[in-house]
Amino acid sequence: MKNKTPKKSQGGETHQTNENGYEMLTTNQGVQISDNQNSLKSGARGPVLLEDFVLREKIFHFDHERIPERIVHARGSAAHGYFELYESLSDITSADIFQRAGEKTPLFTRFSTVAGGAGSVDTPRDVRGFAVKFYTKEGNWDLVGNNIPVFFIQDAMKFPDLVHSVKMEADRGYPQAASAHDTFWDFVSLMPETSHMIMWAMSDRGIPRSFRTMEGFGIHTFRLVNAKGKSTFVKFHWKPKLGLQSTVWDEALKLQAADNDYHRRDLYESIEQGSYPEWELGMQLFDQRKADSLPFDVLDPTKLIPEEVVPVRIVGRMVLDRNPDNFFSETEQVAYCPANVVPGIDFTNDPLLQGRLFSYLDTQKSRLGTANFNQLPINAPKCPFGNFQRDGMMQTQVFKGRANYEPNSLNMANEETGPRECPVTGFRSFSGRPDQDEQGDRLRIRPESFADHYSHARLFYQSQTANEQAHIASAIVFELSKVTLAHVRARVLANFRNVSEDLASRVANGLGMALPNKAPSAHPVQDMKPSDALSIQKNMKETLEGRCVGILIADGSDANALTKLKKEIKKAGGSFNVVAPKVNGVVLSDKTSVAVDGQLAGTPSQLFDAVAVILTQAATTQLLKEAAAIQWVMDAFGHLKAIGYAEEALPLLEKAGVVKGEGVTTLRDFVSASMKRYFNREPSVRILA
Ligand code: HDE
Repeated sequence: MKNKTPKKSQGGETHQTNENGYEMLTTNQGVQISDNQNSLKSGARGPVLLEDFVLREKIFHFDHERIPERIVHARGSAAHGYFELYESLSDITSADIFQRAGEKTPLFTRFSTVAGGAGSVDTPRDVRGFAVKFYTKEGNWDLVGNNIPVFFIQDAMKFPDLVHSVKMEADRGYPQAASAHDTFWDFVSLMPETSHMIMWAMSDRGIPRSFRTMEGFGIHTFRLVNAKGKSTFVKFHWKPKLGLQSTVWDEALKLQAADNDYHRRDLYESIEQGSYPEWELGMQLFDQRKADSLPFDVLDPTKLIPEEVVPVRIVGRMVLDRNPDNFFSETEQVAYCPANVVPGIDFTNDPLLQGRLFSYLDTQKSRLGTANFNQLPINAPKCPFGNFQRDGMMQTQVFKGRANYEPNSLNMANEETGPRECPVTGFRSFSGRPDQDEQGDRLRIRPESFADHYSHARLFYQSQTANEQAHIASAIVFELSKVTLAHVRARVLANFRNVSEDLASRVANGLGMALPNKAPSAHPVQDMKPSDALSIQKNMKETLEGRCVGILIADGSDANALTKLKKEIKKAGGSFNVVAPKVNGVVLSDKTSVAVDGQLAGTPSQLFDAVAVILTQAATTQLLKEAAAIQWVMDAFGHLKAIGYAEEALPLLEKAGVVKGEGVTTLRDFVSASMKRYFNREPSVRILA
């Protein structure tokens, strides 16, 4: 970009302009570069000279551009934003971020898939990471959660095994970003504590429509501690403003081909367009008495507390309103850590959480190469900070004076003494009376209170709509159909019989297998009261906000109908993309030319939430011979989306097998129809398990 005025670079030094008014191109030593096109040779066709420090420096730096990717959650997308508190929580916590209603705290949020590498796709069936770094006035607080409120395992000891089993298989190097393979299901089948999370991962929660339509959860029970030292247990929730939305499995699979970056693009573009993704922060707050009254252990991360039992109190909102300037510097280098807490927020004895408190710092030293990664701008607190940690690779701070130890009496020699501890305001770990279990012998065992592995899985299954239950059963059929070890399939089914006989027999039927004997359960399975909050379909919003309509047109399409439709979509808060056989513009019925956002073959309908088809009779006749056009409407129908049509386009719909009815409407009724999916249609388009 042309830049006539000297501009500050990131390093802080002033860039001068060259003779043409552009920022000067220099080496890392600040030496101006005269030619960035050719290496230095001995003669025009001669060998390149070793003395070419400009070439050597450029290639050297390029050679080292990559850093190790995260061992899990490698593929992620992030944005800046703020948290705004609705009401003071000073009676519950002394955390500065929760003191003053209306106050905003800057933050950086990264969403991720878990299993795939950094270059994998956005829409596999997987858990999504949901990590928030709050830059509070009293230091950084990281709430490092997922879009599922429970976890696969109860003890950090099993995490490396879990991750090894789900990642690509060790000898063959595949499958990438997929849980549908032998080793994962082998591990699952041998670890019944995974049952609850498996239900979530196999439900539509595992294939979200976008980051901005997923919930987030802190999972573990944490503590809030007030100024008087009183502790309250808390489970954190993020509730998306747009409600919950997911894709259907066939759509998620096809999205992997249509757009690798479907979720990343959605996040980036919605922020660029000013429709800022937003979530409300909720807290389930409860005390020890409540915890003791529950039929499960609140320290067990494979359990959740139904919202009907402990309500979610909404305390503030998160708005993501700024894209990163640089993907690597920010999204890649950000280092979240559940151990980053501030005064007023503390841990519990959840054994999974305790293991995490070690892991993140450790892995980040390996990933970012130095113990000084906290000095990177994205990781540094925005409040003052200082201590006597010194040196190390890539130290960027230039410390003054001799005080690099404490205590010191350098003040008596009129020298700086450096920082001192804060006995009153500093972080103090919660020191409540440990209960009996914490004082016992040293044991490598699971507490008896963690033994119920099936009741919560059953609760989840029973809280779903009939359509969602069918999705879970079908997803498990799909996954197990990729498992080649028959004994693993049988063991999974034997476990599922404890979750739900209905589910187990649907899966067995879908696989064409006989039901194996029920696996013994270490604990009697309880029937809990179903919770509507666990279903996506019961928590969807009928809205066009955050949704995008694909409009298929071709030469001659009705200009009035198109203008009217665009206006109505905008008025309803939605957006649209115009799709046509030719990308360079379409001449409409009134001879005006309209810009096209996507070419038909490269812009399939799975990219949209609803579709409209505005074609002349002639264009329709032509497109009857175009598979991409037929597939476009066929998929929209199969993916349960609203379809709006101009009468002339009907033959295309008919050829695609689209049946008029709910959600398939003329353009007049289309916009109100486009605000939801038509799950009732599903039995007519696919045989679910
Ligand atoms: Fe993580 N996890 N995790 N995890 N996790 C990492 O840290 C780990 C767990 C989560 O966007 C790693 O910087 C252990 C639960 C997110 O940068 C690593 C255990 C939850 C992210 C690590 C867990 C999470 C990570 C890899 C079991 C939900 C991405 C790279 C004891 C509450 C953060 C890194 C980002 C990343 C360890 C279990 C969420 C290896 C040992 C439960 C969102 O340190």
